[in-house]
Amino acid sequence: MSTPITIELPALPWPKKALAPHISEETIDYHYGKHHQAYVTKLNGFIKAEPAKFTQCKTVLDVMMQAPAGSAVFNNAAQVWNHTFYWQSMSPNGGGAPTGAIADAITKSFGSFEAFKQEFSAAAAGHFGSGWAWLVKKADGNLAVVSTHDAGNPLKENAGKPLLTCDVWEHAYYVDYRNNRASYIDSWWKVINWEWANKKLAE
Ligand code: MN3
Repeated sequence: MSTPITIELPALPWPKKALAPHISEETIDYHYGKHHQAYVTKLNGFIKAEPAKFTQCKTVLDVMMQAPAGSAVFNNAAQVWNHTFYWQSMSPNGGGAPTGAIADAITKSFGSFEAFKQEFSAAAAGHFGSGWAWLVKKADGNLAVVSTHDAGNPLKENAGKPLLTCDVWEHAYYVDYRNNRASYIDSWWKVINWEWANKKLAE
């Protein structure tokens, strides 16, 4: 029997203090070092416990797509994938208005960057409970704002191809902003990684 995969915690794309003051080193320390790591550890536990179930899986994405939505395996696999995508959605060189192809696509789909920003912020701020706000590219080529609950992921829900995400679980902002999710979302816009969105859009 082939050995099942071991999921690794991917390295952060920048130093832990790089997003400060918008997102502190302490937040990243906990969010990446404790939360993201815990999802990886738990998922590896599930894979080790029932290796035969995972012989077809080569990546964490494979595990996420294979596991039944809402199952413990799905929740941990999706949280591993979602967090990896979230770190890439932010950059110390980010913020400001979009440039390149993503700027044109946003204008085409939402009318203007400001209209997109309002819709995305409203989805992120208004999301009830834990979850994620996403910018996705739909099958018809248009961009859309999607929110998912808990560990939900647009690929799993057939809601489009992720381009950017904002984590709206409390653990993403409580250290820096306590219960003020809106302030955290304002800060997320200051580090939004347009280069990543352009890369994903081109793929
Ligand atoms: Mn999180």
